[in-house]
Amino acid sequence: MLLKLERPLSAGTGNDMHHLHVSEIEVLDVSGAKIELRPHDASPFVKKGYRSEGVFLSYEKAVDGDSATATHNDFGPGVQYGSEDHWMAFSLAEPHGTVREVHIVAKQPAWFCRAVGARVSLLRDGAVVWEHVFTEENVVGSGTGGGGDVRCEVPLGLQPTPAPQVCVCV
Ligand SMILES: [Ca+2]
Repeated sequence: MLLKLERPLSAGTGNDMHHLHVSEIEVLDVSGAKIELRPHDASPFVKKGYRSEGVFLSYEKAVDGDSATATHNDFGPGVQYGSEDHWMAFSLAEPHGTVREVHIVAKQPAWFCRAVGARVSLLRDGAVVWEHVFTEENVVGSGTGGGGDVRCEVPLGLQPTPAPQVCVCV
């Protein structure tokens, strides 16, 4: 099974909104145990990552177990803004239990605007078995306080059963 986080161009590119960056992604099973995520693939700019202080913020930083490190799609000189759907995908280590929750940890306040229209999904054999598209209600409202450890749990009510939840943390 794959977990995919994407910010499609269709989510809008105005106001410098088309960027994808998260600190950590966690998937929990029904017993509350963390399911190991392994880097699978990403769109070219997300895979390369923005170079910050000599370090490329590639998508692997979303699953390195450290919420102090974050991914960021490449941008700046030489990168054509708004030219790709940004996405990153991770495989769930097999065998694993039934997925109950997906946690998206995002410590950058800007993400709470940029995430509107972003989609997180679970795919089995290429078919989407569960997805959630972030709305302003999910995201912007939970991030306007900035900083701290605010958690926003969004019941999703879709497969697999029991319903997983997305938790957005700043
Ligand atoms: Ca990290």
